[in-house]
Amino acid sequence: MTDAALALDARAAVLATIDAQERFLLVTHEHPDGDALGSLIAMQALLRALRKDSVMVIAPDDFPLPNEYRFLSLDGLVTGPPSDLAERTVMFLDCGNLDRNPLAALHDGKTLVNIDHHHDNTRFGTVNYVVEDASCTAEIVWDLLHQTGVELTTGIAEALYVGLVTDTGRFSYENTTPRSHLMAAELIGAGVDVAAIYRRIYEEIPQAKLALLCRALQSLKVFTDDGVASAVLTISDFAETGAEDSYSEGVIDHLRALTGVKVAILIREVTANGRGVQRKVSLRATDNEIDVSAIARLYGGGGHRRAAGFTSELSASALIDAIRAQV
Ligand SMILES: [Mn+2]
Repeated sequence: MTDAALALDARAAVLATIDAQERFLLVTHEHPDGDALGSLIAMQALLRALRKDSVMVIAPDDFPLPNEYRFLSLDGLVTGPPSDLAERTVMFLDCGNLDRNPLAALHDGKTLVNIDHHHDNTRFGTVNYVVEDASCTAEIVWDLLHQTGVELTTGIAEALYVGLVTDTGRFSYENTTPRSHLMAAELIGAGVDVAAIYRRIYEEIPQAKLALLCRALQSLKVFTDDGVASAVLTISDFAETGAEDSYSEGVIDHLRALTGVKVAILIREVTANGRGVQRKVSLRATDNEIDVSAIARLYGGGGHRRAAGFTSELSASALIDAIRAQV
């Protein structure tokens, strides 16, 4: 079968599962981003419009959600597996592999529906609907909405738009296609207030976030020979500026934007419960020459060709050296 035929087959399997099952549990990856949350909310609305029983679950460690997404309404959200888990079909949205979801109780013995657009998705589901050329998982949910005939309300359109605008880097990344713009047109037609959502996601910046960016830029190193730029944020950078973890979102874009940079690295120190200091490493590539998800996978992480990440106990300087060697 061709890829297109396989994809249609997988879509039919998802639609058949939605049709056949009554109770669903919707989950996404840890540290949910705009696409993760937008896809969850839109799928929740889709299932409820079909009179299905659906709950969304996000692990307690993922709260508070990043400031820019707190305006989203998470109706029907729980923070742990519900007591009737065994009777629910678990639907993963925007989650490339099971390790990226912190709720291990959800991983075994149930029907797992895996809906995603990460090219390195491990196809861990009972049903796997992975559309690698979709700009975002929200785009796949948008298509399922059409297939099921569920009405595109303004609320659903807003959730889908948040996924679309964030995963395409405001329609600037290579994954932006005519289809992404057609989707945007339909969502705006359904009542999305583009300026209001822009302001909510990208502006209304807490002062501590700007202070954290300032710290990151002070640590900037540019390795001109390899086309690598790096920045490091320590635990004290977060503490002294009063920044939340999520305030480092967007910092790496400043490194990626530098002239001559092929790979940008942002290293953030975090303290994981009882495990000492760990470092979260984010990688961005500026063109398709270097696949940063391949580097991330060497360290147990993953992602997209141009945006990936992993967690490590190595020192910041050892990490930077190792990544430069890979580049
Ligand atoms: Mn995504």
